[in-house]
Amino acid sequence: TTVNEVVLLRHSGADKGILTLELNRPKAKNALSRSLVAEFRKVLSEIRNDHDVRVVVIRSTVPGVFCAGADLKERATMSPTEVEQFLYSMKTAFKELEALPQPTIAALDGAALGGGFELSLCCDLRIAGPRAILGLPETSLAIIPGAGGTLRLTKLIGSSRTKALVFTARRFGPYPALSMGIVNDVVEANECMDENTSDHSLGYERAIEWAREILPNGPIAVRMAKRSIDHASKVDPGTGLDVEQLCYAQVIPTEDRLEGLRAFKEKRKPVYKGC
Ligand code: CO8
Repeated sequence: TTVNEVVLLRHSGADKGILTLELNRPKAKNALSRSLVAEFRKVLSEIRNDHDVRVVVIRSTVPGVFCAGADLKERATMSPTEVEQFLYSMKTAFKELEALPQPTIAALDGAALGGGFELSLCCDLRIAGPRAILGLPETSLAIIPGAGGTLRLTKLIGSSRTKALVFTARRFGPYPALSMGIVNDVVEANECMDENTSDHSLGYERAIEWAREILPNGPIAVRMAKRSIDHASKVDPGTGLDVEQLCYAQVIPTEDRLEGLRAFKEKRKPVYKGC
């Protein structure tokens, strides 16, 4: 039997609407191979049109590793044309992830290096567990980040800090990542941990808490906010304000907007349906 390298978990009960996407290729530390990227793109197309999915959390099933980046072993066996095709597919996968209408959260509980780090940069939020190790080691392999890293990291933290990380190929932990603004939140190591508990998934657990905080808000509003914010860094300010207005116009006719006003008046929590 073939094992899925990308696994989807749909949460239920109060967490209905949260979807966890797991990277599950333990033998290669979730390295991005042709087959993993193909599976990843397949599930993204499934998620994109699923209105029951309100928040996506991406995590790894492999202790100590989020994703080791491009599969360097498979790469060594590819012809130049195959490398080119693969890179195109990987870059398209990353654009598709970035373009998901729902908010996405990367739970970084281990090494996220090279393409693995670049993948997390396509998410809206990043949450680091105590064992997170991030970095763009490409220049140490005599290449450069080629799956959006130089662009997306620069957008996030500016060119000087990006250059410092790329030129040195340095690996860094959760706190430098937090102070540079690369991650939104860090979970401290649990000092009272005994043998039965582990810190392999503290970042994931925190990411789920973030998802729970997003979940009750108006689903269309959250999607439109994402769309507007994503446009902000791509267009001139005048166009950006026009885009914001267009996104705003999408929430005006919704049932949910009226429910928000009713709930306020009745001093209760709103219940949004996404329509
Ligand atoms: N590709 C293929 N196999 C890998 C990779 C990888 N990136 N990383 C780890 N593995 C394999 C190892 O070779 C090893 O296999 P085996 O058991 O057969 O020897 C197995 O996974 C376990 O690895 P380790 O024993 O090293 O496991 P550790 O838990 O000690 O360490 C690390 C895990 C920290 C992830 C470590 O393996 C590591 O540092 N890996 C290399 C990470 C790296 O350099 N990644 C960057 C790759 S470059 C990149 O992603 C460029 C993307 C841009 C593409 C666009 C370019 C134009």
